[in-house]
Amino acid sequence: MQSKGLPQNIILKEIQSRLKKDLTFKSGKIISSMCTSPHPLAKKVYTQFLEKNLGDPGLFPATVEMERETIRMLGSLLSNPKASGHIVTGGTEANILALWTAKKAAEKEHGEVIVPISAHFSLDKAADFLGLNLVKVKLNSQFQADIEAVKESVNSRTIALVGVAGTTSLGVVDPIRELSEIAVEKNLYLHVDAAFGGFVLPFLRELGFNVPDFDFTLPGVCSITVDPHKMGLAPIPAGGILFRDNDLRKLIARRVSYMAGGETEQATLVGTRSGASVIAVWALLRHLGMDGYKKIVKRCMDLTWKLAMEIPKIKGFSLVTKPTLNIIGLKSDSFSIRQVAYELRLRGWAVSLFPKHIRIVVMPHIRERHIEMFLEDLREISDKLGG
Ligand code: 0PR
Repeated sequence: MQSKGLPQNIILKEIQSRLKKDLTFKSGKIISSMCTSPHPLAKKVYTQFLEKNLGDPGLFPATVEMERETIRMLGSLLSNPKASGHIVTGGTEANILALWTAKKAAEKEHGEVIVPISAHFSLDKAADFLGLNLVKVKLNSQFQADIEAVKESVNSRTIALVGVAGTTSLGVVDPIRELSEIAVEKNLYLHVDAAFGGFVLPFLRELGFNVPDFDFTLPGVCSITVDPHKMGLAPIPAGGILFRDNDLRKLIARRVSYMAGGETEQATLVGTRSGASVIAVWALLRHLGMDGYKKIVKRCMDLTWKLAMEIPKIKGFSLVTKPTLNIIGLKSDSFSIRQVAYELRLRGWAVSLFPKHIRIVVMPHIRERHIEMFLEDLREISDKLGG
């Protein structure tokens, strides 16, 4: 650090110029991220309340109250207004908290957790921290957790099952109803990772789509990850962990006696944590309401289906599977998918490359003109590589 500080305007100018290298959501070129530009109201609220710290709840009782209301709203969205939980740093923390709770509930060391191979890598981190063994099962022809494989993997060491409602690579929803039946029958903890799908599926259902049950309506579901900083339009960091009831959440709660605001308990990984994130999510849920989110989801899905219709018309390209959510898997039987990703990147597109496909996530910052530009570039790449 230099000994003499610099004036604010110099620093601000430097930041402006330094950050020019970063991509922006506004450009429409980030077509593969699960995040988006936060809603303007959330930005405003977030910056106004930066000092709120839920790590010392006694100092900020009103913010605590708003977190409770936020969890209640998310719980209602996921068919359980009595759900208990927290707004956390993201899906990773939420998944860690879920497996931690499962481990406490099972009172067993080195237990096994059955997950589909499509599960997010945060579950690998969770298992590593917690000394659990992840048993990864294959997918069925629809890219969902293969239920027979799950059944075959259950044994006396199994403590939990995980289903994904909106997989990271393809946006597929696992057969959560069947997982719930197994969980109930075998007395196992079931966690649903709806980090992405939790802010899409309830609105799709309201829009009249045939959405399979994935939430607390299913009796085996013990906890759900649902991330406001993905399709919830909240500023980063804002993940969500919801437990079926407060007794489950209490399994990982620690009492802390010395806080300035008075004795408290903590059931999150992070101690000092952002109250601004919570207030921003609270504000968004109240401002957008069901109708606002429905509109956003509908727009994303309309554009997703446009892509899904147009891609197969381009020589050499097809879809991995029909989209369930606003996520598309683009594959090619004619070209190397790595080469296609390279060509897209040359044209400025930020795309995620999986082993056999490119993931496209049609987030709210994507507009029709971006989809058209993307298709145009894909046609050009098809001509170029097709030779
Ligand atoms: N569960 C699922 C199903 C996820 O897809 C993700 C992240 C997580 C949990 C973990 O969430 P956090 O990243 O909030 O801890 N899915 C995205 C992915 O891996 C995260 C992401 C978002 C990556 C934006 C890149 C990006 O630009 O693709």
